[in-house]
Amino acid sequence: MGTPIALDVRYEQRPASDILGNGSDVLAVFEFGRSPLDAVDPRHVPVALPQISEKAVVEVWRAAGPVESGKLKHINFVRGLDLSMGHIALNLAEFPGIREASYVAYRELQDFLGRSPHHWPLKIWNYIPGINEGEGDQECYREFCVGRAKALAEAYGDQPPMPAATAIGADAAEPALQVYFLAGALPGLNVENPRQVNAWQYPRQYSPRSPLFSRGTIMQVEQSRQFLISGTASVVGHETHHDNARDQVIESVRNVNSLLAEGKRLLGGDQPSLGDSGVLRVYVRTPEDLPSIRATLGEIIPDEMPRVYLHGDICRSDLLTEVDGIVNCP
Ligand code: 3EB
Repeated sequence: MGTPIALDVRYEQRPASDILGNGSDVLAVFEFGRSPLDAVDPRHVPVALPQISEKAVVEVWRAAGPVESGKLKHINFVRGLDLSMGHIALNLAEFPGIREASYVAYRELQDFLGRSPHHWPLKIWNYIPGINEGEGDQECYREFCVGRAKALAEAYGDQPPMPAATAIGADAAEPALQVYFLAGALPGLNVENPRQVNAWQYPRQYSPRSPLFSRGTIMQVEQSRQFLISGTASVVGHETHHDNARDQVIESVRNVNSLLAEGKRLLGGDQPSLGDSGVLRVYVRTPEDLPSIRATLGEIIPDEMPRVYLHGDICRSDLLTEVDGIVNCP
């Protein structure tokens, strides 16, 4: 057996309440297809995106304890020995728009991190109702980017930490913007993908303010190394490639493999590979594409890597699928 990994992530076919009732080392239980406003416990993270693969699962995060939980303004948090998880759900009806809500979410996130023993964001997930609604710069995703950039600029100036991230669209009828994160006592190592333009350097055409994230963050806790993979789509350079789900998912996996190779180049050691150990989340815009996406991934990623398929929109309307996940380094 290798060294223990700091964050143990599994998909389990049990009700969330079972797990919340037991595990003293549980940092989070993600339940798919429920509004984030329904959280019953700081460790309970309902996610609006429905699971579209059969065999409903919850995603469970476990880490070394003691684990304690609490609330700071809108943030529910759970703190383990080395890592913290926090989540925030803002009812959009209480804000003029998504820009203001994302600004508040990120302000609260910075406040929280400043008071936490785990100062460093390692990965941030953003689920945005109606992400592709609105024209041009009024598109929800772009407004979200503007609010995020404003909050980060106020807290950090022009050198904000840019951990890995995912930004996916929930149904437009979902009432809440959700942001959740993993944070640690030490910063992670951010890795960029040589096949892709760095997101914060995207040209103006994609958003008035660039998305602020790195393509992946390597989290190290003692001997444990885990690659937190950002939402990865069929973007090469800065442009969308392919107009069908099969080719897009192949390109996305090519991007993830390129990122893993870049991590190995920077850090040395053995290169982790998709299929070794870890989990994959696959976001699917159109459920009709599920069979083709699933079959394609089945051909290129060994079955040993558990994966879950979620129905969600991708931040550019020409993107049909995106993957993210956690890959444990050997
Ligand atoms: C892309 O490559 C896809 O705005 O936080 C992926 C991951 C994407 C994170 C974000 C956006 C974000 O540009 C979009």
